[in-house]
Amino acid sequence: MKNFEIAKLFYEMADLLEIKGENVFRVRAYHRAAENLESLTEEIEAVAQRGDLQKIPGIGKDLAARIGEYLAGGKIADLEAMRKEIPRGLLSIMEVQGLGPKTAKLLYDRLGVDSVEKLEALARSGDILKVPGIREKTRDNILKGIATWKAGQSRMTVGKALGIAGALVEVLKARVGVRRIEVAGSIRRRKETVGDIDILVTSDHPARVIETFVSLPSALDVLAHGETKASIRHQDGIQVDLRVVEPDAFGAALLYFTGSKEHNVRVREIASKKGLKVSEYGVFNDRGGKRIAGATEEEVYEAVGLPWIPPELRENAGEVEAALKGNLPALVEQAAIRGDLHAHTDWSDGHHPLEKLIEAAEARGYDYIIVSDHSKSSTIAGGLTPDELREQIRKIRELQKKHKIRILAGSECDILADGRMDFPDDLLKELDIVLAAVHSRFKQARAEMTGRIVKALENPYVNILVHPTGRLIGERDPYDVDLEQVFAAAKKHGKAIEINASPQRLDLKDVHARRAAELGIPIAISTDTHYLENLDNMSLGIATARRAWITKAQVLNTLPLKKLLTWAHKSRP
Ligand code: DGT
Ligand code: CA
Ligand code: CA
Repeated sequence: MKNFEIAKLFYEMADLLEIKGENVFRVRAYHRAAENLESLTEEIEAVAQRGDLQKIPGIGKDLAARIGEYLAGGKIADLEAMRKEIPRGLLSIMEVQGLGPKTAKLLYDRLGVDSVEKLEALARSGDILKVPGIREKTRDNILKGIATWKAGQSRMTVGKALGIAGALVEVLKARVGVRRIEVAGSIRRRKETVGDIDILVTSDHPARVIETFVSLPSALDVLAHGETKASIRHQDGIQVDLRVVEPDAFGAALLYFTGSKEHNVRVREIASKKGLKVSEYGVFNDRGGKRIAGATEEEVYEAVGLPWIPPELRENAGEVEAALKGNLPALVEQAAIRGDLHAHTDWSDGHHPLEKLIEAAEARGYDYIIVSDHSKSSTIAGGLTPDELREQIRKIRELQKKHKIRILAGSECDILADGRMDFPDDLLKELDIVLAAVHSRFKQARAEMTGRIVKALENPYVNILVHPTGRLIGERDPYDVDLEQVFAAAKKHGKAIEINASPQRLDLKDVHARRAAELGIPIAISTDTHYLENLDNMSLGIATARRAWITKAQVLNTLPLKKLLTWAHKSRP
């Protein structure tokens, strides 16, 4: 099938372009086109013959030409050229940070280094120091880079994994008859990082589902291949397990493979007290072994005397006890969110004009949208000077006349190293909502950092402490800060704390957000949008809030506009 052949080549092109440091939009265009070709059910040759290539989502003039080129001659010239420039082995070691393209090429040519394992061995033994131009410092950077690479290899952010899982579900739905299909495991629980992707399916043709799955272009290797289950290494660097199960056992299997393991153990304990056995195949009577439930999760839970428990809570963190007492929290839902309280535009480091942000927020049906660009000290992020911010506020008030959605003038204002705010109070006063953030001096000692943030929270104009720990999952550790003291200050001064919904951040993380909300601190769930599509990350922020047992009443941006503004301005002098 030519669809699959071309999809595989496009995936490869996306990889190579990324390594070459090409424009992210170009990289994504190839990636998206590959996904779309993967799920396209009609033969690509037929589409090409009709001249309809550009009607396929994600295929523009340029990509249509590449497809034409491949169909005509079995090759894509640009790809061949890039393959020469960057051989396969080189590709794998270039994922290591701290190893530039030139050094990578040098090591590849001189020592035949074509895998991270080899690179690590030669760096540890010191053999790479024999290559001219490689010094102790280079070696240290390479070893550090390898450590980060290894950490990143073992777990992926849930945001990225959800994208991959979603695409696979679409492909399987489009290509083979599946009756039910669900993503289980840690993804369904929306844990911040996931080790692998677990997909469950019921189908009248299990063998065909498995065959299709292992032959997908995005399947780099097949790790296991049985009659009803298979595992692949996905080309985006994660393992995917697929299981085909009996319809009568689907609910039991979904519960089992959603986990967590610890939650499952608790459910089984409850069951055994009632003389029942729970497995991935169903709920069985201890005597006689008759199956009494299994088709849906609801009936499995019901059989053991529990209400259905939302997957985000299934961490054995008190949810089974709460369920037994009928005390499960009514978790916040997407529909309750009235607006986004953290978003950038091209006035600072966002990638869209102000007007586009407003339109996109309107299209989502929000009642309000903030404009919160960076402040002047964040120079790399294009922070606004006081004059520029005043100009932006004027612009916002003017645009407001043409829009029903309330455009909140805001700022993501730096908390300076000594805890002062980056803008003077008389400017902050002009804003509807003020966000406060640490963007510099991450290495401050714990007491200093804590004091710095507490001081910012004492400012009467500050409303929300955003990404409170500064972590970037798999890239940067949180700064050293005493969150208990920060929470105490937020509580005392009536400030809100953010769950930043960006998949790399998810900051506050679930356990900390649970603590903050228990203390009665309002939680803002915001996307920190830099690209318009980032507005979609709201669902990840909500998932994190749900993992933190948070209800609608605890979320700041479920408030109607008037109440939000009354809250925001209550401590102003
Ligand atoms: P991950 O992939 O590391 O992010 O985490 P999970 O939770 O997705 O774990 P995974 O993929 O190893 O297994 C999926 C689910 O299957 C897990 O959450 C619970 C269930 N499971 C796996 N192994 C066991 C086990 O030995 N005992 C029990 N009770 N459940 C298990
Ligand atoms: Ca998993
Ligand atoms: Ca698994």
